[in-house]
Amino acid sequence: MKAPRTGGGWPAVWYTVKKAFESGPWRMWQGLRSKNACKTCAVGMGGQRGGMVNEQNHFPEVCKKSMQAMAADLQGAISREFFETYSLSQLEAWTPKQLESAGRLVEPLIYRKGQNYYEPLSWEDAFEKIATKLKALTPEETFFYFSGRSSNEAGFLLQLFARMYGTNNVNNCSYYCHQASGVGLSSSVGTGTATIVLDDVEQADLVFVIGGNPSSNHPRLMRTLMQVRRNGGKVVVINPVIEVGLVNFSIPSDVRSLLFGSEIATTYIQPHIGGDLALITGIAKRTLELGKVEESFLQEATNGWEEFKAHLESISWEEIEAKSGVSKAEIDDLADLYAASKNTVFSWTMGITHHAHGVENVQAIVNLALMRGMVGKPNAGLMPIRGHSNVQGIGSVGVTPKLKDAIFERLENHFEVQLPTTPGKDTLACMEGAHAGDLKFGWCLGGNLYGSNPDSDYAAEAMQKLDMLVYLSTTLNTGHAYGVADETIILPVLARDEEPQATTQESMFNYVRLSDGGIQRIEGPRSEVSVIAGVAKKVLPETKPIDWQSMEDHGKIRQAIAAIIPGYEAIGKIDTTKEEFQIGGRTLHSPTFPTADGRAKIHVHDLPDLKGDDHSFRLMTVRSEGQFNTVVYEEYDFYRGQDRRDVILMHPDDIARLKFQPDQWVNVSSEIGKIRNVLLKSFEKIRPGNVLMYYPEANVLVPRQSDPQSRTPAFKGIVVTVEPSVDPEPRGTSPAFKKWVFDRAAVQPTSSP
Ligand SMILES: Nc1nc2c(c(=O)[nH]1)N[C@H]1C(S)=C(S)[C@@H](COP(=O)(O)OP(=O)(O)OC[C@H]3O[C@@H](n4cnc5c(=O)[nH]c(N)nc54)[C@H](O)[C@@H]3O)O[C@H]1N2
Ligand SMILES: Nc1nc2c(c(=O)[nH]1)N[C@H]1C(S)=C(S)[C@@H](COP(=O)(O)OP(=O)(O)OC[C@H]3O[C@@H](n4cnc5c(=O)[nH]c(N)nc54)[C@H](O)[C@@H]3O)O[C@H]1N2
Ligand SMILES: [Mo]
Repeated sequence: MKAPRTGGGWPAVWYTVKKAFESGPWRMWQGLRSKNACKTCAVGMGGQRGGMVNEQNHFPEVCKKSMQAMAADLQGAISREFFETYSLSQLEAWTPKQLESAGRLVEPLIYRKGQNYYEPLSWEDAFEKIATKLKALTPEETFFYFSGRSSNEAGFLLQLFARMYGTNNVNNCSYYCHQASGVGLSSSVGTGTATIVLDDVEQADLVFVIGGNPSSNHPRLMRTLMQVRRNGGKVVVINPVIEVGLVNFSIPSDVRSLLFGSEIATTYIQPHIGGDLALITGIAKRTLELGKVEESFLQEATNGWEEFKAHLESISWEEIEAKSGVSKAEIDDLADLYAASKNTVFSWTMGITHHAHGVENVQAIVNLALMRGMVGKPNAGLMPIRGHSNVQGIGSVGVTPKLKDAIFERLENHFEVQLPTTPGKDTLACMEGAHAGDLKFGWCLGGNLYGSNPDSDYAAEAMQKLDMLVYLSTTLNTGHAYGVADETIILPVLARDEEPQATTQESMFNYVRLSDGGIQRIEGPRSEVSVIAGVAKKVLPETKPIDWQSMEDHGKIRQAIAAIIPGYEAIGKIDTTKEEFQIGGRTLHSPTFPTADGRAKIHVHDLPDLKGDDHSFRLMTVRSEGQFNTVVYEEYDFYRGQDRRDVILMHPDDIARLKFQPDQWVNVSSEIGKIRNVLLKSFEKIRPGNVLMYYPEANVLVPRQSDPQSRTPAFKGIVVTVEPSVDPEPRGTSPAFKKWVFDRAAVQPTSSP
C-alpha cells in the first residue's frame, strides 16, 4: 500500500459518504447535526452551535472518527443468542472491530469464572450483586476508573458515590494520556489546560506542533493550521516521524484546499524519540545567545529565570546534540524562527507526555514560551491538544484521586458529609494494587482499561485477580474478553446523544456546553447517571444525607456542580439559558498567573540520556488513523501506507545496517515481553534508530515504567531489540496465530484466562 501525498482530502470525503450510506444517510445526518458535543476528540464542537460546527462557527466540520463513533452507536442490538453462541475464549480471538461491530449492548450481563459464557441478568439482580459486594468489602479494596467520553454529570455523580462510600481510588484515562500536561502546566503557570482559545491559534504567526499527529488524531484542527499558513504564519513540526498530513493536508470543507492541498509544516524537525527535552532546551539556549529574551516580562511575571539562565549557559552544545539527535544548525534555525515571531503558540500531545520525563517535557515547553513572554497575552500561549471528548470535564468535576482543597471543602459542606482523606490511587497504582491482591473490586465507567494499559499480560492478570469488575459500556471491546474478574458485570449504557436528559461536556478550550441528548435509538441501555444512582441507593441508603434517587435528575447534579466546582458556577443556569460558558481563570490573555504569587515558575531540568544503543531501538507505540484508541476500525494505516498492523516500521538504513530484509518476519523483545513474527517494514519517514508499532497490540512490550510526577506510563521510547524470526510458520499463515492480540502465550504461558 502506498502512502498518499496529502492528508484529508477526497478519501476523507469519500469515507464520510460511504459511512453515511452504511448507517442510513438520514440517521447519520440527524446524529451528526444534533446539538451534542462531538464524541471523539476534545477540539470543541457541537453543543449550542449544533453538530458539525467548530468553535469559530465554521461549518461543515466533520472527521472520519466522528463518523465511525456515530456508526457504532447507530448499530442494532446484540441478541441473547450471541452470548449463548460465543464463549469468552472465542471472543478473545476477535478483533476490536469485530467486537465493536457485534452491536450495541442492551441488557446486563454477567460472567462467572469457570463458566466461559456471559449470561443475561436483570438490572435489579445486577444492582443487588454489586451492592452486596461493595458492602462486604472495605472501601480501600475498591477502585473507580473513568474514560473521557462520559458526561460531567455521570463523572461527578460516580466520584461522589465512590467518596461517600469511602474511597479516593478514583481516576480517569488522563493518567495514561495528558496527566503530564496537567501537572506540568499547573506547576508552571497555575492552570492545567490550554491558556488560549482557538482564535488565538489562528492569529499566531508561529505554531509549534510537538509530538503529535493532529492530521490524523485531531483533523478539525488542520483548518486552523492551514489558516495560520494562509495568514503568512509558520508551522514548525517536531516529530521523529514525517507524518504525511503534517506536510500537506487537504481540508475537506475548504474548496481551495481540497482541490490543491495545503502545505502545513514550514519546518519539519526529526529528533530521536525522547529527545524533545534536550531539543527544547537547545532552542532556549540559542534564544538566550541571540539576546531575544523578554527580560522585563521575566522579571515581573516569573520566578526562577536567573537559575534557568545560568543552567542554559552551563549546558554544552555537545550534550544537547547528543541527547536530542538534532544538530546545532537545525536548532539555530528553529531559534531564529522563534526569535522573529511576535506571537507563538506551542501545541503538543502524546509524543511529549508518554515519557518517564513527561512533566519535564511540558515544563521545558513552558520555559521556552516564558522566555519570550509568549504566555499571558492574546494570540500566543500553550495548547495541549486533548484526547477524549470530555476528558477535561471529567477531571474538572472531581474525577481525580486527590481533590483540590476548595472542591473537597465545598463537597463536605454542601452535602454535610465527611469524605475520606486517604491519598487515593492513580490508574497504574490501581492495576498494581489489583495484581498484588489488595484491590478486589473495580468499576469502569466506559473505556477499555485492559486495552489501554502497559504490560498487557500483567493487566489481564491484575483484572483477573479481582473478585468483581463492573463495566458501564455501550459496545464490546477487548477488555470484556481479557479484563475479566471472578464475576464480571457489564451494564449497557446510552451514548450522550441518546440520553433522555441533557448532559454537559467541556472542550479543550475550556468551554462547557449542553448536549441535547434525546435521540432514542435502542431499547435496553440506561443512562449512566441512572445506573450509578441505582447502585448508590442500594449501597448507601437513606441513612446517608444524599437522596440518590433525586440525583438521577441531571439538573440537580448540575446545581451541585455549580455550588462545588470553582469556575463551573454558570452550569447552574445552563438549563434555562442554554448558553455555553467558558471556565474563568484558564485562558491567560494577561501576564498574571493563577499561582499563589501571581507569577509563573520556571523549572530547571537535567537532560535525560537517549535510550537504547547500537543494538537496540527506541520504540514508539502509536495510533493509526483508522482506530480510536483500543478500538481498531481498519487494519490498514492509510497515511503511513501500511496495509496491516502486525508490523514494525524501521528506517531502510537500519534494515541494511542489521542485514535484515524488508518484509521478513522478526521477533521484537523488550525487558518485559516478546512479540514473535512481526512483519518488518521499510519506512523511510522514521528517524533511524527509532521504530514504530501500533497500540494497543504492542502493549505487550510496554513496561510499567512511569513518570514519577504524573504517573503516566512511558508508551513511547521503549527499548526493544529486533531479531529474525526462526519460527517455521509465520504469523498469519498458521491457525495458532489467528488470535488478534499477538502471540501472548509465548511471553507468559500462565496468563491466559
Ligand atoms: N483517529 C484518532 N483520533 C484520536 C485518537 C485515536 O485513537 N484515533 N485518540 C484520541 C486520544 S485519547 C488522544 S490522547 C489523541 C492522541 O493524539 P497523538 O498524540 O497525535 O497520538 P499518538 O498516536 O500517540 O501519536 C503521537 C505522535 O507523536 C510522535 N512521537 C512519538 N514519540 C515521540 C517523541 O518522543 N517526540 C516527539 N516529538 N514526537 C513523538 C509520533 O510520531 C506521532 O506522530 O488523539 C485523539 N484522537
Ligand atoms: N501503548 C500505548 N498505550 C496507550 C496509548 C498509546 O499511545 N500507546 N494511549 C493512551 C491514551 S492517550 C488513552 S486516552 C488510553 C485510552 O483508554 P480508554 O479511554 O480506557 O480506552 P478507549 O479505547 O478509548 O475506550 C473505548 C470504549 O469506551 C466505551 N464507550 C464509548 N462511548 C461510551 C459512552 O458514551 N459511555 C460509556 N460508558 N462507554 C463508552 C466503548 O465500550 C469503547 O469500547 O489508552 C492509553 N494507552
Ligand atoms: Mo488519550
